Amino acid sequence: MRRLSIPLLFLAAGTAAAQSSTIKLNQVGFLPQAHKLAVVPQGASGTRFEVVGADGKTVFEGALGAPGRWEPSGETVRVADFSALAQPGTYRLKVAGLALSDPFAIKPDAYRALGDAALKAYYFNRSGIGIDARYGGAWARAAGHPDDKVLVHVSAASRARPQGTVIASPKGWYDAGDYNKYVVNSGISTYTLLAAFEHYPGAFKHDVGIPESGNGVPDILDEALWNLEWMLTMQDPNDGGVYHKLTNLRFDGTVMPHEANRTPRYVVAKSTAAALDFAATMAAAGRVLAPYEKQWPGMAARMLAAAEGAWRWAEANPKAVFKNPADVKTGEYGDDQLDDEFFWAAAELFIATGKDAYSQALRKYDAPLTTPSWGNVRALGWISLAQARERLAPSFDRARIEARLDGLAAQLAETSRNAGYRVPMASKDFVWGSNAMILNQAMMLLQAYRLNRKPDYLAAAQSGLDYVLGRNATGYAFVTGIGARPFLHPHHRPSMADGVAAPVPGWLAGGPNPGQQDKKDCPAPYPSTRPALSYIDHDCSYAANEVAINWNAPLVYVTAALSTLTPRPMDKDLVALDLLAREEQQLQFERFDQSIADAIGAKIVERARNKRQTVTVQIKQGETVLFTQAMPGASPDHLDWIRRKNNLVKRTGHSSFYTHNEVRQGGGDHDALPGLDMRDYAAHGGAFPVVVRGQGLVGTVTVSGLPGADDHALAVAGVKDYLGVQP
Ligand code: G3I
Ligand code: 9MR
Repeated sequence: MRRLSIPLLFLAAGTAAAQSSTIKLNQVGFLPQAHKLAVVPQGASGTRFEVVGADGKTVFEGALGAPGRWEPSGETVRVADFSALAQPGTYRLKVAGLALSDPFAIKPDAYRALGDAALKAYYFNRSGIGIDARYGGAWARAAGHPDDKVLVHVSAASRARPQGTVIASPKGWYDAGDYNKYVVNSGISTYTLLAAFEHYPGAFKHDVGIPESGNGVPDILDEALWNLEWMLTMQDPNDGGVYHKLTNLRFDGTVMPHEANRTPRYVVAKSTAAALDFAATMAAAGRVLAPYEKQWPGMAARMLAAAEGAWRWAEANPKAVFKNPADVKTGEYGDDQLDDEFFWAAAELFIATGKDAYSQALRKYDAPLTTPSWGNVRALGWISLAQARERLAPSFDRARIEARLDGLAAQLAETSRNAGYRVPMASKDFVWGSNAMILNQAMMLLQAYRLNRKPDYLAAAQSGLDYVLGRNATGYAFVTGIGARPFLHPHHRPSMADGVAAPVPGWLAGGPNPGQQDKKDCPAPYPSTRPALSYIDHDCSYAANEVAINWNAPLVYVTAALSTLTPRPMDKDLVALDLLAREEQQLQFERFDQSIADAIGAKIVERARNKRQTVTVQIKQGETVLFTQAMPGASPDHLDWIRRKNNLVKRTGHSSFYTHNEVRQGGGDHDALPGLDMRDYAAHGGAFPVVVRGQGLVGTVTVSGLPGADDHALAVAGVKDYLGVQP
């Protein structure tokens, strides 16, 4: 025994040494203007680093930072900062005394493949449907767990639905590496995807290849709906209560979904947490899906009604804490702290209805923020309140939104600044699912960044993504199929049982977890008990190497956010703001009336006709339309564009093209202005303010029908014609 342990010891030490002597960096890469760091271990000779291109030539050089300790891994490391390198390309980091780093890219769409894969992972985990080879490639599989006949468990029995009642509860996503479906965890997962879309719709304009692609709805919403439809079936229509989970009595074996034992599946006990997470998610979904009434008639209203029903049940049953009944051995998602669930549900319902009862509940359950997780959802309420802040009922104290979000972000940014690895994770954060913890931290940093644009917050959020893509103590990229050294063996039944060597792509590993709750089930030892090194890439490991829907969701969110919010070099279709401001100064009027509007309108129409352009023109003074003309062939939705562009001018005093440029130059998404309902506003060029000197904004000249920059140019040309200003 003793002799045998010697080589084993060497082996373990060897692995640790190999990890600790590699340069750690984001193996996918960076957007050109992003903050870019790498972590350099001890063993480097000298204090400088180089970045080399594919041809081996040095393109950038710099000094390593001072040595810094990182408590979670016990290492002392130096940081290489190459943020100033913005030239697109593929590079490696070079430090004397160490092996070259893994390659990484700098490019404008650096995260597109990652974001698509992270979203598509949900499709791969759909229950009750086969995965088609057209979308699933090598990971095509037969359908499993139709859940069209599910039994009401004794713990969930009621007079209307006694034990053994058969209900249908199809669709939804498998929770994780197992095949059960849990409402609590579905709530935060689905909400986070909906928030990613609500905040950054521009990141979801292209299809990722799921059966619904091309149906006129962004794929992320189709995917979310797959789970929302299941969640709706988990509500008992008789009383509004929501079953905690749909599950086998024990976990399925390591088999494909269609091979799982045909033992009955049950809906188990209604719980307060399930009702409130359901209420919050449905209220948010009703809001986000409302513009898709044509595709999903009645759905948004149905969701809001379901949400209010669940809230009423929770108010009547505020202490129904879930515990697994004795005969049920699957995931528990048990939580006895329910104030945060009340807060989140109240926030979403307040946004949806403005009702005073919800506003009171918000006050009652308010408390300082922490990073969200399945059992701690308070922050999700603040995320929604921040997004909706411009249209909240006046009873709500809006100043608190930034104060609360900034409070958490400031702490996280400070931890990040002082950490050897420059990440917001501290030792205490290495819980089961630690990789999601850091991505949720990044998501919270981004909430504050959206409100106050503190550059530190964006940098720390970038570090969160860098961490899961390789800048961590293990050196793994923690997303299947991504990066130079991805982990390979998730605790994920389809990946373990499908006979395909590569795991199902796009999944985030739970990550290092010193709890090591699976030690007894694992033949391979953990290499270390240090929080950040407590990880094995083995499929035995459900405590460090499982995948889960709530862990992938912040990956989708952060990828979309960084792709949108990272500043961009000025695009060629953008115009400097001072030029546009000068134009607005110059093109002001001494007076404004019907005859002036007629003259400008006629000029614009004449110019369009000469260029064979088809546009609609409208000129307003206050709410009065002085001139309107739709040229033959103009589309009826031009008028709606005009209405939305006009609303923006009324709100900002600037041309809609000015705001378009302002948002995009700040790295924002012009189709998702925080706080504004984009059904009523459009930040596209075409509406120009009519300002009378000494009086201010009195009206608008608006064109629709061409690309925004051209609509703007045409409106401006018409005004210049009238004022006699040289074009
Ligand atoms: O609440 C305590 C906290 O007070 C304490 O400070 C902390 C210290 O580690 O532990 C906290 O409890 C942890 C709990 O999660 C809440 O975070 C437990 O230790 C930890 O064992 C527990 O882990 C959960 C795990 O299920 C086991 O129940 C994970 O969060 C949860 O993500 C995971 O979820 C499973 C499902 O049950 C089944 N499907 C797969 C899924 C992912 O593994
Ligand atoms: O596979 C299960 C995983 O999805 C859960 O997260 C985990 C914790 O509840 O449990 C796993 O199942 C294990 C069970 O708990 C103990 N025996 C071994 C099972 C894994 O093969």
